[in-house]
Amino acid sequence: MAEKDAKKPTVVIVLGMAGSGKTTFVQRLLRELYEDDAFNPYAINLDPAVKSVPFPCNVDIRDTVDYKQVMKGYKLGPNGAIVTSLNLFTTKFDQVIKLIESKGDSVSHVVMDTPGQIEVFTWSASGNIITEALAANFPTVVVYVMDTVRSTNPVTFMSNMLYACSILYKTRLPFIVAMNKVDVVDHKFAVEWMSDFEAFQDALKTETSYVANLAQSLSLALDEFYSHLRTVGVSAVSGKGVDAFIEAVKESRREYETDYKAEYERLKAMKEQKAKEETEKVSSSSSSLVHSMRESVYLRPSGADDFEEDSEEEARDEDAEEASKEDDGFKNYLSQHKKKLDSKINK
Ligand SMILES: Nc1nc2c(ncn2[C@@H]2O[C@H](COP(=O)(O)OP(=O)(O)O)[C@@H](O)[C@H]2O)c(=O)[nH]1
Ligand SMILES: [Mg+2]
Repeated sequence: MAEKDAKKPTVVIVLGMAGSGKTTFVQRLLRELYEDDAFNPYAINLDPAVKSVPFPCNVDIRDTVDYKQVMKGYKLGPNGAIVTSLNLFTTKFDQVIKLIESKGDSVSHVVMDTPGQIEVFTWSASGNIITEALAANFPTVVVYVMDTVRSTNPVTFMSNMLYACSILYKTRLPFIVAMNKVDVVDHKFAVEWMSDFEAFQDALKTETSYVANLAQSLSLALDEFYSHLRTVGVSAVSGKGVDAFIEAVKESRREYETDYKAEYERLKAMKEQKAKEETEKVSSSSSSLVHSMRESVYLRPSGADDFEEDSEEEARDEDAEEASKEDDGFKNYLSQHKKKLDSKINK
């Protein structure tokens, strides 16, 4: 591996069904990374409709595109406005790449939260452009957050795995399934269903024969997919399994270097040209609603009770106050956070 590449941050794209716990997981992962001196994460929020982002965020789509204005301006409903906001943001994504590059080797991970509804990112041109732009420039890993509690039914589990599989084939990137909410239900059953066909067959006994037969056939078809999958049981709420997850990210990064990088470099030139054309198409019709890119100011240097939500009023006050000093603010935040941790450890 070239030395230059060894210093690049690992990009972690977090996907998953609405309510699977993406945002909570990103919050937890960032917290664990901040707490380890070896790491320095960089956070991106791509959800334009979220009311407040519960983690210190370096780039926030909401600073660039006002989702409510997009709704009004284009006379769209909530879902259309989310898709359009993401499209508008994508027209500026080259600037996000430059911001990350400008951090040099000071950043270890770039963690990206995506819109609540999974298809906004996975089945849109902008989701493709963003994923490809990241993967062409940095070692990139896709994380599929699965709601383990909602997957205890074998048929629901199978639907979830089919979706994960479709994303794997679409992105062609190293892939981790984070089986979330293990504080409520242990993910052992899911691991068993993936490795032991008969156990899955047993679980299907209560289904009608048609559904059971279909699920069994699909399970056999997915065998190859399962065998290449990294799965980690995690709890975004309790933090359980997050260390193992960070280790899985490390392995996935190695996999990117050995198996994926060459392919992405070959495609890079082609993709850049395509992205440029798409971007020009969109930006010619939308410029008035897209503000210029800046790093986020939703940072709280005063050490508050980390990662929890501010009241809207507080957030607005801080917004005004912090607007011009992102870097200082961020450094302060980190040093305060570290001080607190140190004092906790010394106690
Ligand atoms: N028990 C439990 N609840 C969780 C966990 N992760 C997320 N949740 C809850 O699941 C709901 C959806 O989480 P959120 O992060 O907003 O999901 P998103 O739509 O995928 O971003 C919230 O009520 C969270 O508190 C977890 O590990 N355990
Ligand atoms: Mg979310």
